[in-house]
Amino acid sequence: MTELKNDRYLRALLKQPVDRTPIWMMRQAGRYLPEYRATRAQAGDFMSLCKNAELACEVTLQPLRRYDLDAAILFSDILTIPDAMGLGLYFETGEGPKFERKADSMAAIEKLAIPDPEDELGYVMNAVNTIRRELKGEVPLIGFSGSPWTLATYMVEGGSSKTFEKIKKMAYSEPKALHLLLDKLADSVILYLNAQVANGAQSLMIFDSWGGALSHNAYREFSLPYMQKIVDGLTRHADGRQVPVTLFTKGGGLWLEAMAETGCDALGLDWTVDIGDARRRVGEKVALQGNMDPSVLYGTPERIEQEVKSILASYGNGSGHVFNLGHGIHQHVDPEHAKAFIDSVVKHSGQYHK
Ligand code: 1CP
Repeated sequence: MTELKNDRYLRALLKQPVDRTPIWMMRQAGRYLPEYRATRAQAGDFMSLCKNAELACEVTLQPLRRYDLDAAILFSDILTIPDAMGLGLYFETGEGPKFERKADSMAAIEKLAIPDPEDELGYVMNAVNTIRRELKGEVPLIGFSGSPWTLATYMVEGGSSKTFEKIKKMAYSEPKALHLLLDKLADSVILYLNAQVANGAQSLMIFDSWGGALSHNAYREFSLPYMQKIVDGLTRHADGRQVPVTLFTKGGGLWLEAMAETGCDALGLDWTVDIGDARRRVGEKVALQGNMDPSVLYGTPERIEQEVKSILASYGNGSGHVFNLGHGIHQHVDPEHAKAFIDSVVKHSGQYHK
């Protein structure tokens, strides 16, 4: 295996000393970049781009050519698992993801099989292998999946939702069916993430993008235990290094202590919490990733720099912070503003690591 040239991201997740705060951006490969739009047009639709290892690798590397980023993230999607379970994922222009079939009854859920990551999801493993080879040890590769709860929202609703009406109805009227679905998803995610590690992923992130839609009690019944099951089932070492695991519940700011108890290495923070408060609350247990509001990137480079300085100061001295946005970068952000953001972190973070 090639020696990793820049391991600041992995070191920060494990709270080991670093020379400056590492940075990457959620959705760093995406529609705000003209070169992404060109490659996407070449591939045709979004899933064809995910299924073509060379093109998926190309879009993964595009942001790294422009910016001083400390990690690459596999170009794929969280919805590959429900697709591989047979639900038939498709994207309607401008409308987001949709499924041909739903998992909205006990009968439908009982029929779902756990996908073999090297077979139905073999295209993702090809992409992981190709990207890892082409990265040539420059920066680590992040593998990822959705959390069982977040994946289930798409599977029960049949696509994106704002109200989560169908899945909440299932949670309170047919909880056994929902628990069976979540359990099958946790098993699927464990196999899938371990296969990503076997194929070259050096760190793992679990996106619980819709955990924040749950009540305090429902989060502890329907989301957290299944992330706990995943954390317990993951391969934590590869290539002689630890494989750090980051949990991100968007809207989960009130539940950080409980999340830190799972044994994960880091928590992703959205922009609703103060990162310094979060650090005091979780103590030495976990590292923190985040947490600038992606909308700040609509501001001037000066405004962006000011926000970066404030987040760095709030976290304070020492390792354990991975700079990121609190959610994915917006489609209409000027790529030059993303550059101003990343450059500000590079410029101002060294002083916190003396
Ligand atoms: O038109 C296009 O080109 C498709 C837009 C797009 C992109 C660029 C989708 C469809 N997925 C992706 C890539 C993607 N998705 C990555 C790639 C790596 C990177 O970060 O650069 C990752 C990590 C994801 C993960 C993902 N997909 C999440 C979790 C993170 C988050 O943003 O909360 C979720 C919820 C999805 C579902 C999904 N896939 C695509 C869209 C537009 C959505 C969101 C739909 C919704 O709001 O419900």
